[in-house]
Amino acid sequence: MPVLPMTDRPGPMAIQRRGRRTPPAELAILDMDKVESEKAGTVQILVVDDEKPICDIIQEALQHFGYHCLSALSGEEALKILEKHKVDIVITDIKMPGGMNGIELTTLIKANHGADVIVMTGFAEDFTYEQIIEKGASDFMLKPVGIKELLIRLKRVLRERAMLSERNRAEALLRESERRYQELSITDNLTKLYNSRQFYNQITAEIERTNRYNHNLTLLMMDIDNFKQYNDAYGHLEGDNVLLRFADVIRNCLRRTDSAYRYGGEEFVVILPDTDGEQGMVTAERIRQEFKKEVFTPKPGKTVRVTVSTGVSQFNHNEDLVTFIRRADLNMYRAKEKGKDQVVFSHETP
Ligand code: GH3
Ligand code: MG
Ligand code: MG
Repeated sequence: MPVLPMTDRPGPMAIQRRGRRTPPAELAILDMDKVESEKAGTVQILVVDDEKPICDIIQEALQHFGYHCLSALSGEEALKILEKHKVDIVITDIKMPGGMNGIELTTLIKANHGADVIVMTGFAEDFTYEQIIEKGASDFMLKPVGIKELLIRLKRVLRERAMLSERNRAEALLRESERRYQELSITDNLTKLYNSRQFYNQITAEIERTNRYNHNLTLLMMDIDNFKQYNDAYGHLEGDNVLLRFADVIRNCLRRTDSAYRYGGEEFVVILPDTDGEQGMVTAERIRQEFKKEVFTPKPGKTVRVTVSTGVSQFNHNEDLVTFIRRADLNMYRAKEKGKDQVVFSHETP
């Protein structure tokens, strides 16, 4: 059992190893600090010391100032408490015979829990301040610990903790808003498919990949049939609803590696990596048929079906982007000319 120095720095409010507890009357002179007690009420502290009287007196004093306080008589017990409770600050003794010491406890807390640690010891010579801080402790106190000093250190650690969590929160918000902005800049507002800007980014990357590895690459260019008529007959909002439902149909017909884009008003494109034109036709046909099944009710009692015409283009090794897209466009116009509601695929270059 280590012998703790009893009264190196005795004071009226020193927490001593044995002996009388600081009476509430003495603590009352610190009641100014209770101004902060509302904040204190949200803070949970865990006191760890192998000597129960020390745990008790610190616990009692901190509770007097409004803090929630738990105690443990060993590092092992402290870790069990930390598993179950959200603890903000751990105040731990260093020497706790028969088990882990406060430094080992600090290391484990910093590795596995979010709590800050204040270390107290009667043996200043065993560990230097630097060693203790290096292990992740936020502060260090010599026993016997004065309550006033403990409160001051505690508040400083809490203040730093609050500042850090505010900074982390602000950084997380910033990251989230950057992510949102990035997402918005490549997303179509109405359909939530990617927009044409992202289409050009993606198709450029896909072409590069296809040229390098000699994979297949196929593009679908889709245009809703007679959409102007639909808008004129039922209004723009009803037209928007058709675009939304078409986007859903596309999404449901694609594989994970395929991607869909709103290219313009009622024109959509789909990039199908590792896919040849024949396979692309199968996907385009599926989209055409699924979309035709959708029943719209643009006004009460009126049901309408809408169709789509699609041009399919398979990438020719080393051709340029414009030619690749124009072939898809050309095939889409052929589908229109042939009577709409169909898919056209040809290798012919415009
Ligand atoms: P086609 O069968 O030959 O493709 O004829 P179409 O009427 O579909 O094609 P056209 O290019 O003549 O008309 C396209 C219409 O799409 C005109 C435009 O008002 C409408 N449009 C474009 N963007 C939007 C949009 O965001 N919402 C709505 N509701 N309509 C849109
Ligand atoms: Mg059009
Ligand atoms: Mg159209």
